[in-house]
Amino acid sequence: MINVLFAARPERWTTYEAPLRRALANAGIEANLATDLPPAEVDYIVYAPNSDLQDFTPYTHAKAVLNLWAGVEKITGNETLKIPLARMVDPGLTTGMVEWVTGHVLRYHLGMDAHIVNPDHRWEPEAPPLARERDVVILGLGALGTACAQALLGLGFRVTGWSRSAKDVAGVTCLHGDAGLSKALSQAQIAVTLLPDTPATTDLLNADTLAQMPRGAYLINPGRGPLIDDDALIAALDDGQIAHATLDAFRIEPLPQDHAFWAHPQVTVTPHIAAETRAVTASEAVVENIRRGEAGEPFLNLVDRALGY
Ligand code: NDP
Ligand code: OXD
Repeated sequence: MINVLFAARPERWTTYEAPLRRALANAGIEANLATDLPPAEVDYIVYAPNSDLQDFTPYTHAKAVLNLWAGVEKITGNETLKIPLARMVDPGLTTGMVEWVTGHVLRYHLGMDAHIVNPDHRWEPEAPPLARERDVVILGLGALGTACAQALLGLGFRVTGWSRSAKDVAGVTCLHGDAGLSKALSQAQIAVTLLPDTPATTDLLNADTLAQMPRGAYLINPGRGPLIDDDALIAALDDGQIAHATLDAFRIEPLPQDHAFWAHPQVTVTPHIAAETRAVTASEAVVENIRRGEAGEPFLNLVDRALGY
């Protein structure tokens, strides 16, 4: 019998208890799963970074922290955490992100706003280009970026992806490193940021890099707020360098009511809903890592704390 601590906001327990118990039973793992256990007896911690648990020191016996979020920026700097940390790669979350990104790319590609909001009843029958005539650039080719790139490729878009290390995704032009970023940005008619929040990605989109995008480009950020220098983006929007931005993640959440993004006519704000961890598939992912831990196999999706993701 192993002890699995669920450390997340109390309402999450209501959502996760049954799927986690089912996934444990399906994997043949006998576990005592609870929200309160003697710390020194805990084997695994299923974790959300906004839980009350911030000091891991008493968990002397634990083998891993299994994060329920894909983003780990709120936990990578925790110096009391010395055991392996796995981030969430959940097929349900990935599907949600693919659907959200595809929808917003298609909004820009098809110029949908011109017809959805048309108070002057303008009749300008200008058909949009085909996807094969449109360059979409995905910054970040990880679990989410790759899935989005493949879905957009499937719709016919010309897709370029950019990552830290070299990648090979069939049909996608894969670039990496600093030189790769300039090249990627120079063709980003529509850019989607699916990068983690790390010291190396802070303000990645700033006055210089936004200026490298084609004039009138569109920006979609379901990644994290600090990827973008907010003031630089507003200047680029005002100047027409960026035609419109759809932003789902912000430096401060909820986005403060007086933030310029709310009122800007060229910004769509969505309240961090691009994708969420889905309890059934996420529980299966968590339990697979517990199974691996118990079988002495390597954990999946481990975070490199030096890189911050
Ligand atoms: P992954 O860790 O799988 O992928 C991250 C990607 O970013 C990798 O391709 C990685 O490169 C690349 N990367 C990291 N640092 C750099 C850098 N300095 N320069 C260039 N590329 C870099 O993450 P996911 O795809 O699972 O998730 C991405 C982010 O999406 C999460 O970190 C989270 O912030 C956000 N997210 C937002 C949600 C929402 O609802 N808005 C929901 C879920 C996630 P390499 O491949 O070389 O390692
Ligand atoms: C996550 C998120 O990181 O929802 O999972 O942003």
